[in-house]
Amino acid sequence: DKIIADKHKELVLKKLVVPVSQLENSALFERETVSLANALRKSKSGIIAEHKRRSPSKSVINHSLNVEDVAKGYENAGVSGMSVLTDGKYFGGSLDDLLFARASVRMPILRKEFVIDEYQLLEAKAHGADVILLIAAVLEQSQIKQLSEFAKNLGLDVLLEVHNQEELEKSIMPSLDMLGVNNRNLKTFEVSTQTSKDLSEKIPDDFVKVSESGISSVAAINDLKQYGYEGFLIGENFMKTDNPGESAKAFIE
Ligand code: IGP
Repeated sequence: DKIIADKHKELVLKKLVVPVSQLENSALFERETVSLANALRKSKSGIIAEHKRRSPSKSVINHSLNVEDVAKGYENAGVSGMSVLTDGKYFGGSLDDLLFARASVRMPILRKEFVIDEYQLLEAKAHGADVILLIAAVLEQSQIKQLSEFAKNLGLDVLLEVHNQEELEKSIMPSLDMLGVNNRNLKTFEVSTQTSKDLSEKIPDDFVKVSESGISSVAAINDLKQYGYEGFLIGENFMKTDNPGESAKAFIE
């Protein structure tokens, strides 16, 4: 809730400094996006590897690497896509991180952000994202509908994140491409892939299923595949090492 309040404040200022017209006129706004959902359906690895410097639960994860090297390392490893945290205050990310990642790789990139406003979707597009995240825990059903339809009109894929059955039930709608189950309990920060397993059968087959957070072994991925998961969002396990690309590679070969 604190994060969302901060986002509202941040957005008021941003809109004053960078008007919508400037986002819409940026060179990247014309770029044809690459679908992460399609990449996962055809996928070799199913891994969505994240760039994450720090987090509220773990504080520092990695502050010494640059995002271009991380992106190239992930792409060379053969991941299906990348996630870039753009929140500054809690995760140490930025829109520049997204831009640098985009300039370094061709694979689909997710803008990982607390999205509450269409403006952030225009920003995502203008900084080279292919996919956006919507978090059911902080959005009303009507907002999920409005934001996901807006994203689809921009050619962006939509990953909708849930933590429980209630969030899932309010969220299911045709304007989503992927349903992500976050294994991290936002109140306690505890992680368990059991959350993904428990919710798997409640997710209709027309959505690509993604399991998010706390995945730290190939065994965990293979286990989740048995429950129909095709995407695996992994941050800390790769970012805590000196060479995230190499760490990701070990999960793929
Ligand atoms: C990655 P992990 O445990 O592998 O670092 O988790 C990703 O799932 C996590 O960063 C995340 C997240 C979010 C961050 C999932 N949903 C929403 C910020 C906002």
